[in-house]
Amino acid sequence: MISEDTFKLIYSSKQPISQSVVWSAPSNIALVKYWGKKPVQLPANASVSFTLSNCKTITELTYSCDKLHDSRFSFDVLVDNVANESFRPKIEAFFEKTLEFLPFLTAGHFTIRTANTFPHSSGIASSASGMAALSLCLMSIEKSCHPTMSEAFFLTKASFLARLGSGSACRSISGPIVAWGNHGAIDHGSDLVGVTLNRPVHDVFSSYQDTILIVEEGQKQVSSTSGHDLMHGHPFAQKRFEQAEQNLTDLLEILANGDLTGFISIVESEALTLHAMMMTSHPSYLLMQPATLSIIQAVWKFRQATGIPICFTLDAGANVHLLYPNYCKKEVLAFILKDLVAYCQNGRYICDEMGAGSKQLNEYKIL
Ligand code: 2P0
Repeated sequence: MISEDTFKLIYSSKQPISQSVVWSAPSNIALVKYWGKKPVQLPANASVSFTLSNCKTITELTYSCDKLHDSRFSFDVLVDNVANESFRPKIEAFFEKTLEFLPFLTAGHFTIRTANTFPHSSGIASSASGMAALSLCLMSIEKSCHPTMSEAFFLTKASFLARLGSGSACRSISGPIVAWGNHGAIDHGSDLVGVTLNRPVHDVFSSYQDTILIVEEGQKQVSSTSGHDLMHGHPFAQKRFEQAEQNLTDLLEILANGDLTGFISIVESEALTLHAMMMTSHPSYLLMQPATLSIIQAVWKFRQATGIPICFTLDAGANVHLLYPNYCKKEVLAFILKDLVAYCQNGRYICDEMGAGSKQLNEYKIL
């Protein structure tokens, strides 16, 4: 059984040498959503996600044994090769939370160079892929002191650290399907880390497609962290957490037996329930836009008319993720071009699919 001590006990004492490491980490899309948390950054219910392939963050971390600043943590951040101060508070908070697991954080200077493969302003959250990539880089530096560290420990601790940066980031280390949270039906399921779903998955879900329709670019008005907070004292919170547990049980069956009707039913209900929680919070708020609803209605109409098993899901924002099996890609892309692109801001959409997870790179290069 994993506990916080698992990540403190063995590999903590040595001082790394100066070095640079590069990792790429993907974004993920939740099927059963994490919404609501317990201290410290633990999920109120278990969740499961598809790991994506094309939407990812590439991060290079350069560690130097010499501290450049007098402050507790000495680091610089470059986003798209330009110094960026706006990321500093989030990284400072992340270093503070992870220091007890990575004592070298106060012992040198870090230069963090990072970029996303998806456009900045696309409205796609980059905290999951960003925190995952940074955590993996930190683990590479820790591993340089302890070369015998197992790959399993390396990836599990990376997920643990990423979670402390942003909850859903713990699901962005591995792929193609990752579960996070204690749940009776998930082997080794843990609130502390994401685990790769280790059970047979029906062929229809291999290379499942995710086309992200960009309805609204830019920053949303209410952050996910504030949204999670509003689940404290929420009148429907308890029922919602119970429902998510049941949906996860049912979805695991569906992932094994390939029942696409059941898949669609759970995934769309999870998306709408997530937004229903926002609409019934105090204060209440709304992240969907009129175009979000128009797309949902067009998807329902298209599915009814053609029988093509496409469905939608939503993140904490107005953009719509269209999920569908690889075999109906051609028909769905034609549908998007004909009926949906008009609802996308500047006609933008991103074609993605399930992916295998993070990867260490030899050099910093945005593909
Ligand atoms: C999820 N989301 O399961 C849910 C569904 C968005 C909608 O987790 O406060 O950025 O950093 O833990 O992980 C987004 O929230 O929030 C999220 P923090 P996070 O993917």
